[in-house]
Amino acid sequence: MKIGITCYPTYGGSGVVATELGKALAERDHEIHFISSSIPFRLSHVAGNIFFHEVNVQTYPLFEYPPYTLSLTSKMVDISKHAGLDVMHVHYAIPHAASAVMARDMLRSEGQHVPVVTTLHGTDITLIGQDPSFAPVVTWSINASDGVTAVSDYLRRETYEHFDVSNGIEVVPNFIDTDRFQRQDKEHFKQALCPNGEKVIVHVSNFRPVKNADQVIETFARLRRDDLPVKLILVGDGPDRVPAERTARDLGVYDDIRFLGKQDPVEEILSIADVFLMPSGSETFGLAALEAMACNVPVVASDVGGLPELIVDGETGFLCPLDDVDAFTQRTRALLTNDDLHERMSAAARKRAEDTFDISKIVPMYETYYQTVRERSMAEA
Ligand code: GMT
Repeated sequence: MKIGITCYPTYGGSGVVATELGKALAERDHEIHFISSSIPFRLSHVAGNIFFHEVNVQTYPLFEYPPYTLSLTSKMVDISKHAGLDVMHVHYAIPHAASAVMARDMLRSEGQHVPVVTTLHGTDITLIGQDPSFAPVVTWSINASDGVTAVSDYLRRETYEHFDVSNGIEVVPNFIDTDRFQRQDKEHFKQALCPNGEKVIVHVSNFRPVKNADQVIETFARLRRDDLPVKLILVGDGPDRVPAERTARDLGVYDDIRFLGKQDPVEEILSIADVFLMPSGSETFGLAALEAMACNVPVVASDVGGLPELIVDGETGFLCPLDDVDAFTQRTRALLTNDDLHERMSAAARKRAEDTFDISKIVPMYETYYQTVRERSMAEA
C-alpha cells in the first residue's frame, strides 16, 4: 500500500509512534510518505520506500497566524495525487484530522478515493481538544474520518464521553521495538554517574505540567532524606524543567540529579535505571513507561488514564494514587531496597513489553485496519 503519514515531528509520543509505525510498514514493503512541518525526529534516514514531504507554510503581511492547516491540506492533496496514496493516516486530531478530511473531500470531487484514518493520542481528546475553540472541529473530524483508532481503551471511552462521536473507534495500543529497547551493558556510564554504586531513578518526559515533574523531585528528595544511596536522571525538556531545577535546589538535592535534556538513545540511559517514575496527572497510554519496561525497568506511576492497561500493579511495577508522593516514595523505596522484588518486577516488565506490546504484534493490526477501512470506503463510494 502507499500510505501517507502526518504527525507532529518534534519531541512527543504521538510523533514517535507515527514515525516508528511508518518505518515498520516500510520494512513490510509498503511505500510511506511522511507529510509534516519538518522531518520527524526519529526518522533518521529517508531512503528506498520512505519519502518525506515538508509542508511549506506561507507568511503574508495579512496573516498574523499563518494558516498551517490549509498548507497541510494542500500538501496532502498534492502528494495523494502524485504518489497515488491508498490511505492517509494522521496522528493527533488537531489539526491533522481536519486537514486530512478536507483533502479527502477535495480529492473525492476529482474522482480519487483516499480514506482517512485518524489516531487519537492524548490531549487532543483529554485536554486541549475539549476547549470550545477546538471541540466542534475535533468532533466533526472524528466523525468524518473513515477510520478512527485510539491508543487505549481509556482514550476510546474518554472520546465517547466528551465528544458527540457516532463513528466506531478501534483500540490499537502503542508498541515498542523490543530489539532496540532492551537492557544493554552500560557499565562505564553507570560507573561514571554512580561511582559509589548508587541506584538510579529515571524520568523521561516533555516537562509539561501534566507530567508532574515536581513530584519526581519531591519523591527523590524524600528518598535522599532517608540517606538512600540513589541518583536521579531527568531526560527531556519543556516548560517545567526550570521550575524542576529550582525545586531540586530548594530541596537540596540538585547535586544528585542529572538533567540531560532531550536525548535520542533513551534505551542507553534506561539501561542503567533501577526504577522509572511517571507521576503524571493524565496519561492515555504512557509510551515512555513502555520504553522503560522493555529495558527491564519497573515503573512506579499514577493510577490514572490508560496506565493500568500497561502497568500491572504489583507485578510489572506499582500504581499509586494521583498526587500521593508518600505512596510514590514508599513503592520506589521498596524496589530500591528489596533485590528479590526488583528482580521479579524487572523481568515481568520486560516480559509484558515483549508479550503484549512488541512492534511485530501491533503493526499488523494497523495493516488489517487500513485494509478494512479501504474496503469499507470503496463499498460506500
Ligand atoms: O497528547 C499529548 O499530550 C501528546 C502526546 C504526544 O505527542 O506526546 O502524548 C500522548 O500520546 C502518547 C503516544 O500515544 C501517549 O503515550 C501519551 O500517554 C499521551 N500523553 C498524554 O495522555 C498526556
